[in-house]
Amino acid sequence: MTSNLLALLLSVIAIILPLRYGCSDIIGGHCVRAHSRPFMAAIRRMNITVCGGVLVGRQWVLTAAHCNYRLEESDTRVVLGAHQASKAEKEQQRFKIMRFFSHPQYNRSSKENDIMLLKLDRMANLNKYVQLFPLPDTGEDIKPGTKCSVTGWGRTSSGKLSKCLREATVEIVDRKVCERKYNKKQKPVNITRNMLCAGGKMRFSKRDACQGDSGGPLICGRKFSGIVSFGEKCGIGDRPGVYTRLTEKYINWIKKTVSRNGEA
Ligand code: 4AZ
Repeated sequence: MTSNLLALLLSVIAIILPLRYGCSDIIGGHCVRAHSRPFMAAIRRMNITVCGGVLVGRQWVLTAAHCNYRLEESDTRVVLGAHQASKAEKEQQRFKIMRFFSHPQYNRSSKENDIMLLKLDRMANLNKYVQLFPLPDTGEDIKPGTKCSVTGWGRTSSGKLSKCLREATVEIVDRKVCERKYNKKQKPVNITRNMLCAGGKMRFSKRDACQGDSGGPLICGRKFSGIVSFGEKCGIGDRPGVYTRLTEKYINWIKKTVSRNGEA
């Protein structure tokens, strides 16, 4: 009897442990309900999602400036309305990039101002699967400890790109604490007030954005607060992911760029 109970207990543990800690990624997240994040854009090249982005105007996707690498190559597409971005889903709308606007002060080595707007080759049709995500009204800072979510098709803990759109909960990390982690490196990076750091804190569950998630959103309390920018590898306990913070300066730059270069 007791051995039966023990066997039962062990099998329950064997089932629950992998569910809790194993096959659940972005790094440490899970697949979202299909089409429940209709603002998400996938930037694809050679059948790979190289970056994420957010639809902020009918013809405009906000992403990270470091995603501008080889953007002009002819097979680059922006896919809206995707859940499994590598499949041809009926909800998807595909676009070429007409123009791109990296932030004029983007600096590749300091990683400052890692933000970029893409103008699509036509207007998106807004429907249940494709919707705009509003910019925040103010660029207020997000307090350490705040729980946020990060969303993308990037690498999971298996090392492969995700088939489905995934999301993980990450916690804002104090800028000073974060800076100490990045200052120890050979090529130190200053964590400025235009950046946010966030990571997973729990002992066994590492939660983070990873390669392919760049350009995707950090959402804190339903508010668009940041853009996946960089990090030392992915899901390393003491190295949080770093995000471009949507400051007032950037919000104004977005509004100005969109209004000067066509309709929102
Ligand atoms: C990347 O290579 C990348 N852990 C993005 C985010 C992070 C690391 C790498 C954060 O695009």
